[in-house]
Amino acid sequence: NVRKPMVAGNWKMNGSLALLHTFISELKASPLLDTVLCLPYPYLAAASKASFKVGAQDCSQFGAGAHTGDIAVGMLQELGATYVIVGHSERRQDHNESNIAVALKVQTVLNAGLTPILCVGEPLKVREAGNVNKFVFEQLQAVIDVCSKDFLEKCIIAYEPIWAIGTGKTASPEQAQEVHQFIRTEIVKWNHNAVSTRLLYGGSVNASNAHALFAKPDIDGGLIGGASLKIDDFIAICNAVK
Ligand code: G2H
Repeated sequence: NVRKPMVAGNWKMNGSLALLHTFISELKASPLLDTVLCLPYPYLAAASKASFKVGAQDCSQFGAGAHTGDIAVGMLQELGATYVIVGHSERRQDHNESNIAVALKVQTVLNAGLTPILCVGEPLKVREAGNVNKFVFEQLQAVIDVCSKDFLEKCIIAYEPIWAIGTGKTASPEQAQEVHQFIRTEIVKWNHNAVSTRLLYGGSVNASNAHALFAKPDIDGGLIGGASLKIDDFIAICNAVK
């Protein structure tokens, strides 16, 4: 496999400094995979000496300026973040982030030299109507329109079906692989080098289902929400990619 596996935790708006200190002392990065924790902004500085890599969960599409309450990517970089989740469905829903806004954020993250973890994925209605591929294609197309095809080899793409997020309903390894294979085929058509782009699955991944998901040929790891808050579960998920 040309792609190094990755397990990225997404704490969302959870955790505490005490929990972060537990992770810093107990979660040891392995050379066999990229281990990342995407933390709430206030915890980023405290993770600067961790052996794992650190990411944020969003950033402003603007570099700096009069945008009260927003966080610029340069600030994340100063605190040691190397990854930024962009376009998570919770941001798209809670903050009305459009495909265009997501694309502008991806561009901003890339311009700063950080790696975007671009989230795509369909709501249940779209799956039931049989339109998953079309929906995901349009989400990717919107980013390509803004960022050019080069971005496809510089980003990580997380496929997160919205109906599987925090619901305990994981996509089956076959369902996830089907969409990952579709994404792989499309991004390689756009950019040959995207054969080495990591595609992560996200949505109720846990210590029991991780191995079967990660065993699929186009699933290069996971974006882990709830289970990334429990040190033993997160370590077990990291071990499932090896
Ligand atoms: C999907 C995932 C993490 P969870 O959002 O990005 O969350 O694993 O809790 O479904």
